[in-house]
Amino acid sequence: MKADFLWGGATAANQYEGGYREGGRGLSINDVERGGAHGKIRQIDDEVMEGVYYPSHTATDFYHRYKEDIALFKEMGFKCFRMSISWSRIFPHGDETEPNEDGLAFYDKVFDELLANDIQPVVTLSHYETPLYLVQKYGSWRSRKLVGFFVHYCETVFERYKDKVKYWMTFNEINATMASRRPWHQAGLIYGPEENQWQTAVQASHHMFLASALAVTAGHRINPEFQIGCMLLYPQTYAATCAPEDQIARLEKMRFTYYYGDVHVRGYYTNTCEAVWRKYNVRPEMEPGDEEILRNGKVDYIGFSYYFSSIEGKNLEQVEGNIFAGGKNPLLKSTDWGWQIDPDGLRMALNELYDRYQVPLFIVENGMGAVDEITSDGKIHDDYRIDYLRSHIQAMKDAVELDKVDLMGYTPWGCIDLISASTGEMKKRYGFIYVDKDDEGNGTMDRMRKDSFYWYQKVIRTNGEDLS
Ligand code: BGP
Repeated sequence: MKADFLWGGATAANQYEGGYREGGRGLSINDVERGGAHGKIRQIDDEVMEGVYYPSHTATDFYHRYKEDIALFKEMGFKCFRMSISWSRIFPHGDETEPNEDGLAFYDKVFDELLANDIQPVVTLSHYETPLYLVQKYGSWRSRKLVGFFVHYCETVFERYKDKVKYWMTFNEINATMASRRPWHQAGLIYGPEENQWQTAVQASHHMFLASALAVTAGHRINPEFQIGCMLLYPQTYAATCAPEDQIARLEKMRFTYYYGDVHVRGYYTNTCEAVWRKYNVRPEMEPGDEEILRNGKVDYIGFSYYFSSIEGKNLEQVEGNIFAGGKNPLLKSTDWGWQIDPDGLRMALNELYDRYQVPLFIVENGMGAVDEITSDGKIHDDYRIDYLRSHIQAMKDAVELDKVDLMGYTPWGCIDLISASTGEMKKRYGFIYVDKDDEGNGTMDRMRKDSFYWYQKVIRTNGEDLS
């Protein structure tokens, strides 16, 4: 791998930070999502209810333990650390003019600590973190007003951190807005019974595209050195059989992802987007000047998440996945949560994205949710996690070294245990670092190194040469 390859790990404020009412922070959409149960999507309340446990309120307490955690990341050898800013920590309602100074000061301390440890922050501006007030007052991204609020938030943090943060991403897994099981996370949307979901999804997406493009333009003005990416979930999909219609089914499913890549990277709605509009008989409402905004705000790179693959065709048994589920592939093994393990799918993803877009890529999420047990020797022997990561890093190396894909870095998801986005569980762990907390919120929050911690340390030290 190239000498400046960004090895690191990934988190997000909504699942990691906690401190949900501290330092003047306002409520965010995840603060009303209950803790979940195995395999169940989380219930969403209208407001915070008395006596109910909401995992994001304390999460795994980065808010108070950032120094300790950053020291552990440093010990592993991280070159970068992906995190997100909680929008409602900076603008508690989302529509204020003046930012919350306490919130800004918190991220100053975090970035200073990272830089003092030679770790580059990689910052997502919106990772499932729309302020709740914007949903209640404006209907979330249905409203064009959110474009202005988001851009104001971005300009505020760009100005403040312009000498501390170089790598940014606008919306996490933006393609989760359309045809996904969780438009709430991405866009703060719950569809009404009479609502045309497709029309709402394309309109909300249009507003987010404008917001992203204007943020990119502002960021480049504030610091031309900024690298600002989009972030896509890559739901790798194969045709179930060699029947041509299964191949078409695959094409149609992948269009929901390319729809977002195309506008972000090419700066306009392509034939792929038109095909989606035609199929669902919808179209975003645009204002004069919108096309120019999109053209001027193309992203510098594509960040993406990759976890699993599935198949498309007729009459298939369905399996789980985070945002998009899919058909069961009889040739693949699955995690305990039913996500099918497929490292070759990652090599394919890297090639498909690079062939199509020819911009640098960044794997900003990858990993395996698993139950970890502390054995009688007081350790966590997570060989399953090491096996998963080893095979995916090998696939990534093949894409870079053999297929010549331009890749900036690799940040496995949940490098320290945190709350699961889909199920709200704590038991579903991804980390190299264990956090003592359970599904009811009990535990000391103490940190502990798993076997994978030492393994990943060696991977980074040898720049990916030694995966043994
Ligand atoms: C992605 C999200 C992350 C993360 C990950 C794992 O969709 O960007 O926030 O949570 O999936 O999913 P889960 O936490 O549901 O296991």
